[in-house]
Amino acid sequence: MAQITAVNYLLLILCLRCCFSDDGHEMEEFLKREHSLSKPYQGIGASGSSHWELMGDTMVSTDQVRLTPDMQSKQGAVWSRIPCNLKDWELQVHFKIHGQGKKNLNGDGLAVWYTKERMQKGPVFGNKDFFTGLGVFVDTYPNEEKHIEAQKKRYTPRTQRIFPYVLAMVGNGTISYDHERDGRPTELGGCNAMIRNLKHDTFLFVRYVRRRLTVMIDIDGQHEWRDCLDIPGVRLPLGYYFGASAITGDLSDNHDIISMKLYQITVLRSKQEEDDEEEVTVPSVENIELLRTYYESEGMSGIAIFFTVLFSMLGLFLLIVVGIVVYSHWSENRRKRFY
Ligand SMILES: [Ca+2]
Repeated sequence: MAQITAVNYLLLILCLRCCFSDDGHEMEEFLKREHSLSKPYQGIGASGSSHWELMGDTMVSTDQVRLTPDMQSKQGAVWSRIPCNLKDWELQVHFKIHGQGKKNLNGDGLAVWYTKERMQKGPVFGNKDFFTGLGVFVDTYPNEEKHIEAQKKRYTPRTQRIFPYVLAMVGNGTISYDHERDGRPTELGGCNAMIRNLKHDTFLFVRYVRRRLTVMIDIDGQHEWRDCLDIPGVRLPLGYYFGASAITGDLSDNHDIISMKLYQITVLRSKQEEDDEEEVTVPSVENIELLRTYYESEGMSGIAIFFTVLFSMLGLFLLIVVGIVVYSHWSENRRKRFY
């Protein structure tokens, strides 16, 4: 009970606070109820009577919106019906991932969305692939490691990631999420987050202010935010939808959303800044390709070097032989012309 009160107190402070962002600009936050999902989940899913709509295997109880139960091959989602036209916002997601599976024998995770599309099933944590907008994923299963192990691939990722792993991706409708690589080719940033089977509350914060995307996590039960990623120059159009989704495969977990609270953040902009901001129609990130190659070749093995040198020498030898033949042929012809 004390814990709940503390959380409420924290949220009250967050709701009313006036603060300074990282770049020193003054901001104010206001809870936007029409974009928020919280207890009691009255009328949720019923057509027209709630701002939120359910999909797939999602089940609502008094305590949570369960996107998937701890069972194989389930997927579910909850989507806002109302497009969000706020320029600057912060989404605070109170979630819980728990199940019977031991470490690395659970999956696959959940995602929080701000996208053009809504209510479409698919392989990206229960949402469609080639989405348009922002996805923040809490990935609980390391597919890439298993894939590399199975394929005995010679490449190694540049950095090792520890799972569960939180990462952000921006899609423009033409980019696929690479499930086998846990989204590494499209990862904008991320962090490790040991969020499974915890007794205390776990939160994810997605803040989008002045085109700066910041993701923070509060998972240690200390009501402290920990930085996860921080990317400037993220251009997201207005009018997209918030949602959350989850999927299980051979491995499973309960993926629960307890609340999603959206805060409008009021940022003071100068007239000049207002004028400089042209309207964004397609999501993008400044100075970053949304799809990148990321594997470093491990370097050639001894055998590969041997054969490369061998074939190079053979090629060179062949060129010299051909050259000599052509030259002798040519000089013979020339001689014939003289005599
Ligand atoms: Ca994964």
